Amino acid sequence: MGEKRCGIAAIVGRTNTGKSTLLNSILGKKVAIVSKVPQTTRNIIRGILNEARGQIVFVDTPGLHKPKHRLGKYMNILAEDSAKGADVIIHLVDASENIGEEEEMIVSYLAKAKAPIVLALNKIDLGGKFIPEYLKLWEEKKGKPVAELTKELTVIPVSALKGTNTGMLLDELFSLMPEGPRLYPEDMSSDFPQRLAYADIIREKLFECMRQELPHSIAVLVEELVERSKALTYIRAEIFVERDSQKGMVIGDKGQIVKKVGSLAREDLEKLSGKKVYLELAVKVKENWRQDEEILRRMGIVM
Ligand SMILES: Nc1nc2c(ncn2[C@@H]2O[C@H](COP(=O)(O)OP(=O)(O)OP(=O)(O)O)[C@@H](O)[C@H]2O)c(=O)[nH]1
Ligand SMILES: [Mg+2]
Repeated sequence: MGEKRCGIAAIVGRTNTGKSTLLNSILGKKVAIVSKVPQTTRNIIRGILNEARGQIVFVDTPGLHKPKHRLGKYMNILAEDSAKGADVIIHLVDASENIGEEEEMIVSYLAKAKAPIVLALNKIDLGGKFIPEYLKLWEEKKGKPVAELTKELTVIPVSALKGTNTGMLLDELFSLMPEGPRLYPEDMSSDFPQRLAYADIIREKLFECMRQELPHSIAVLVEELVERSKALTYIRAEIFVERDSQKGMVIGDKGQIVKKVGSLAREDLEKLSGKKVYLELAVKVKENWRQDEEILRRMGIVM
């Protein structure tokens, strides 16, 4: 038997294109949170796929966007850096939405990368109306037709949500990976720290239960994580908002929103940890947390 193929595939793209959905779909388990709100992913999340033919370390990244604050700036840096360290870059686009200024910026950046690019045209279950625009953009930036870019660019239409063509995508990725030893132990499927993963689950439920614009003003930190017994984990988390008025919105009338968030989160946390979870949530106002290096560090965004 030949050597195994092992390497890193960074999933890069505009916000909301389905990067985290693709990661979860390929791994067959939920490693990264997903929502319809842009800028859901704030950290670099590695998900590790182990197969007989080798290992691919998928790096899910925050969606590239025009940053408005320090958090956003760091999120972009994380995404760009992970593209630099990858053996293959998956440029994941939403083919049901037109290209825009951000996509221009991303393709300009990626066109200079040394690693081969797989342009994955996602959400084809919605029709793929804008596929030609994405191909045209890449051709413009590379100065060649796609058909002549075979070594540098492969194009695959996919649906991360339905799992369409993800097998074909995997075959392509394995074929592009270098031969060599595994980068992570075979039994490992993610290296995202437990506290951050737990905090993200709570954040996902806030996204689900809150109005569209508020989630960007929210941070969640797991302050305490105690294995009370073999069967019970105690988790205390704080939800930070930026203003007093937002605190009321998160708590809701008679505490109904935070209660709902708590019970949805507990369900997922119990599935993830395989234990009963006792979850305590507190909502606090912390003005300008998005500019606060200490909080960004505790969120795992600044090293
Ligand atoms: N119809 C359809 N929807 C999809 C597909 N993939 C993802 N979505 C939806 O697109 C939305 C965004 O998905 P995410 O996986 O959170 O996107 P993301 O690129 O990780 O977003 P950020 O982390 O904010 O950059 C969610 O509502 C997903 O359910 C797909 O193949 N088809
Ligand atoms: Mg994401």
